[in-house]
Amino acid sequence: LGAVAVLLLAGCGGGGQIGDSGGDVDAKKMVLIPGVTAEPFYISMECGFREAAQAAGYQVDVQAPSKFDSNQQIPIVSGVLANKPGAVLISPTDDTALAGPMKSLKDAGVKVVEVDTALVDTSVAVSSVSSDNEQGGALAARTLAELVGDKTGSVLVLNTKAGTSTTDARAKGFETELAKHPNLKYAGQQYTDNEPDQAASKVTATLAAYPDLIGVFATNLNTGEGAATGLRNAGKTGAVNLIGFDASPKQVEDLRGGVVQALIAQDPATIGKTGVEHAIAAIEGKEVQRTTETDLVALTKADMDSKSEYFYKQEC
Ligand code: T6T
Repeated sequence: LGAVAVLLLAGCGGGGQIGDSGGDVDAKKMVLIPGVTAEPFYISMECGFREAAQAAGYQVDVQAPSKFDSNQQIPIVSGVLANKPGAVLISPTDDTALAGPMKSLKDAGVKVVEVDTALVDTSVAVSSVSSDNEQGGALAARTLAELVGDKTGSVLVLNTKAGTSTTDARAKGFETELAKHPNLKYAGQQYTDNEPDQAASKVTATLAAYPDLIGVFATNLNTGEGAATGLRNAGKTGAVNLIGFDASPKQVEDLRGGVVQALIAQDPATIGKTGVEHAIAAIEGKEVQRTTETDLVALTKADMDSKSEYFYKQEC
């Protein structure tokens, strides 16, 4: 089929098989491949995805790895490729390892939309939708500096895995902003493999090495929940300022309870919904905005209840 026929089919609601470079794709089918299963950030994203895609008459499917691990996500991409949906929304768990598998989708005529994380190679996806993660990291550092005032001390960054575009950007933004606050001494970043247990033990070990530890920036949900455990185990909750990223039910409870001093919350449902809108535009041959940044907001105990729409969901 030529380009005109493709547009006509998609324009009347489709339902048919649309010819493209690598064979037929099922233009009314859309698949979401999150970074990991059963995790409130991705659950909230999935809610936005399902609602928007189903409202537009698309058949949807969600296939998530059980761990945030490219070795688990790559076979999922291969399986989805065999069914050739019209579009795939994906959160690549590694900014380079997923490039080949995602390019295979593109080459088969599947429209690829990055949601949350992204590849280094910007030629694969038609669109990327995420928070401005570098700004989010900077916001975390500014929030910490405000909480600490003119007190001095060391600050630790707990990161997930190198090669995760979002958390790498958060750590970079945090580090750059922290350098503007000479009373806060950077104690470096430590990777946790996105495992809460590792985050907990790295916090307790850092407390021993840096008795003046005044702040911890945990770059995502798992590192944040783990860091809270580490501070509890060391009897240091409240004494060390814990700034988390994300707003899972557990993180929100710890913010209310004073274990966490601030959370930088994202808007995952809007990431999912916007990803669907861009996927539909791409399927219909319309112009697609290449990058879109969704909201980020700092939550503290004092203002959290006025921003409760940012709390993540455990189910839709
Ligand atoms: O912080 C989110 C997401 O933005 C990041 O890319 C990976 O971790 C989370 O899913 C939270 O666990």
